[in-house]
Formats: sequence, C-alpha cells, structure tokens
Amino acid sequence: MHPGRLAVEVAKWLPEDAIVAIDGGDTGLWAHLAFTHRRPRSLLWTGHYGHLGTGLPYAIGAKLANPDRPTVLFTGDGAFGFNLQELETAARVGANVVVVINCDHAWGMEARHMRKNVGTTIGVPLSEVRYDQVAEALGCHAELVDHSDALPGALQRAMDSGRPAVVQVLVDPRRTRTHPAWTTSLPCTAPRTPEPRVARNRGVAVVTGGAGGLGRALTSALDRVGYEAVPADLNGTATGLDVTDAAACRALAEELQPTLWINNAGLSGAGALMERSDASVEAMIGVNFLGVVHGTRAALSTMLPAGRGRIINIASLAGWGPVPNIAIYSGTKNAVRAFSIAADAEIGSRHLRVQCLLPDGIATPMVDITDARHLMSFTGKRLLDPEEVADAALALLAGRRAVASVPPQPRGGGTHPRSVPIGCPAAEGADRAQGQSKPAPDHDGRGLPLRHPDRRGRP
Ligand SMILES: Cc1ncc(C[n+]2csc(CCOP(=O)(O)OP(=O)(O)O)c2C)c(N)n1
Ligand SMILES: [Mg+2]
Repeated sequence: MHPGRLAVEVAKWLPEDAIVAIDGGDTGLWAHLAFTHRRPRSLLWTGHYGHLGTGLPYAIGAKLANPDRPTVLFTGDGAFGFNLQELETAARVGANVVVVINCDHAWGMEARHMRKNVGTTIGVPLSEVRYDQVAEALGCHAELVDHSDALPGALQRAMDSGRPAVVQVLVDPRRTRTHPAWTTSLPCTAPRTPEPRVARNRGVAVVTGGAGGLGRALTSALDRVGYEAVPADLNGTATGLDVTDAAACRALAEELQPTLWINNAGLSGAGALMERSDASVEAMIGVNFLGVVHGTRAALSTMLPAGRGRIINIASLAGWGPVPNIAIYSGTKNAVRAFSIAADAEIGSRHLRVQCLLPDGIATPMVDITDARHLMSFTGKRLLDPEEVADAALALLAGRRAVASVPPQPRGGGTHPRSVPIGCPAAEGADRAQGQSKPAPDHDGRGLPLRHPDRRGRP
C-alpha cells in the first residue's frame, strides 16, 4: 500500500472526537498532510523537537485522561520500537488505544536522506518484525494488513475489540519518496536568501484570505519588502472580510486606501461535477470569482482616483488544463485569469495594473488530500510551498507582466500543463523530485510510457 493512501484512509476513518498521537519520520509527514484536527486537545506530537518514541506513552496517557475519547496512535515502525513494551502497560491498565503502524521495515526518513545525500543506505533497513504478533503476546488485539482493501475492516475491529490494539500495515517503502514535502523539508537544502528589509513606505497591501496558507505567506513577504500588509479574511484575522460582499470590500478599500490589493481568497474542493450540490457550486463561484471581481472593483474605487496602484489576482494552473473533478474550481480560476487580463486592458496604465498569478498546486490545508478524487492535481512533480508562490507574486509586482505562472510554463501555449494526481498509477511511477519546473517526461526513466489520465491520448 502507498503510505499516502494509508494516511488518507486513516484520516477518513478517524472518529470526529478522536485524540491522535503521531510518531515517526516520513510517517509523520504523511499524517500531517492527511489529518485534520477538528478540536483542541486532539493532537499529541513532539513537533519540531522530533524525538521518536513518544507516541505510545502519549497515547496511553491521553486515553487514561480521556477514557471516553477514541485514541489513535499513528506511528512509524522504527519509532514504535522505542517503547513497544508499553503495550503491556496499556493492556494491564485497560488503556484501549488503537495503534496504526505505517510499516516500511525501515528508518524510512533516514533512508531517504542517505539515498539523496550519499547515494546509499547504511544501517537503516529494519527486519521484517511481526509487530502484530508481539502485540498479541503482550495482551493486545492485533491485525496485519497487507492490502488497502483489508484496512477499513481491520481498523474497525481494532476499535471495537475492547482492548489496546495494533494494526500493522505493510506499506511500499519506495512510495515514501513521493511525499511532496520530501525535498523542501531536507535540512541540507540551500537556505532561502533573506531579502533586505526596506523602509515601510510602500503603503497598505490588502491580502484577502490572508489568515492562512498562501495568504499568510503573501502577507509576510509583503511585510518584508516594505508594505503594511493587512490580511483580510472571514475568520482568523483582525480585519474581517467576506469577499462575496461587494459593499464590505468597498468599505475596506475606502478605509485603508491600499496601494496593493491581492485577491487571494478562494475555496477549493473536489467532486464529480454532477455530484456537487447547487449551494457548493454557488459558494465556490461566489468566493473564487465574484470575490475577485468585488475585490478588484473595490480596490479600483480608490486606486483610480489616485491614479496608481496594483491589483494581483491569484488564479491557478488548474484553470488552464483539463483536471477532472475540479471543473467548477478550474472554471472559476480561468474566469479570474480572463477577467484580470480584460480589466488590465481596460484600465491598466503605467502606474495602475491588474495582474494575475497562476500557481500550480500549493502545499496548504486547502489542498485536501483526504479526498482521493482531488488528490493534488498538479502539473509539476511536487506541490509548491506557499513561500515560493509569495516570492513569485513579489516578482510579478516588480515587473510589468500581466500574467505569470509558477512554475513558468512554456511560451506560446503548447500543450496543456499536465496534471498528475498523487495516488494514480502515473504518479506512483513518477519520482517527485524537487526543482524541476520543466514538464514531466513521458516515460518513467526505463522507457516505459507513463499514463496520464487527463491527457486523453494527446501526443
Ligand atoms: C530519539 C530519536 N532518534 C533518532 C531520530 C532520527 N530520526 C528521525 S526520523 C527517523 C526514522 C523514523 O523511522 P520510522 O519511525 O520507521 O518512520 P518512517 O520514517 O519510516 O516513516 C529517525 C531515526 C529521532 N528523531 N529521534
Ligand atoms: Mg519506518
């Protein structure tokens, strides 16, 4: 099983009120991509301290303190080995935790680092231990899962067993390299060159949807280069703004007199076109397109009289190519692009521009990898990180181009950018290396053709 698939399936299964402990290397990265923690006091994780072995003790403690809440440990096999004898404690004291082991028979994260940095692995494979048998011997319920079909049943039996339970899931160790963060998280990657701090003299920049993800990265990037960046969001920022409310957008522009307005707020979400509710379609069009129109017009209402200003609209490469299951999203993003170009042609001048940025998939909570149909449709080989997209917005701001994409697409159109959903056969065959902005090859390195479900047989 693909470790990402495991994390996604566990995320789907996790009860709403579960307490989740996370332990392990790559295991933790997958968990953080897939899991959503819906309430406070629900996540136990060492964070960037990173020391392994805490998971089982954390989970047992949490269960004893909250006997009524389902408690789940999601752990790597290596990390689990540190304190696995505490299964005996759990069984003895009746702490019925469910332990899900992402078992790649390796110190996986270390193996990946070694392979990348020294081209070989030393001392990182683990032997094929049957943790399920160990668990059984220590008084626990146990399951061994070697195929995704068997996972839901095993998880449920573990939860219903009335005992501490271990679900050992055998994952394909080669797949761990497909994690989109795996190069950006390497400590050996070159540090970002800090931009020199400049005086605060560039005026106010409004960033809609500024509370998280790309919005937050944009806010801090703008702050760094001398704007007084104001994140405006429905929730989570001092400046509340519903972008579907035209009057509210105008009032904010009137109040702040921004020199830059970035229409970044957006809704994502996948779903077959005909399965979406009318309300969800309208909400997405409302935020993603109407919100951009309202924001642009609001900003222009103060920028036009001033004769200067910048508006940047965040569209998406998903609005360019054929990406199944996100037709509404794609439509809104293509509309944003067309609207921006037309608005710029209509009112743009040397000092007043409407520009548009088309990023590829970005690793933010908006990319819902728990939805198997959505699964990160992106054109490159990895998800972008919000900071690099924010940097691209700064570059757009510094130049005069009307539209830019991240990564840059070939000039003159050519074929559509490719989309490769993670988890599809093509993606599993592809090695998601960082730093390659050119399109993925049509072969897998061994001369075998890769299948791209969205290309419909185009050459
Ligand atoms: C106490 C401790 N020892 C060593 C490490 C270094 N380390 C970080 S990730 C990792 C591999 C973890 O393997 P596993 O738990 O199986 O997770 P995987 O990466 O295979 O998913 C190691 C050894 C650490 N973080 N903490
Ligand atoms: Mg491991």
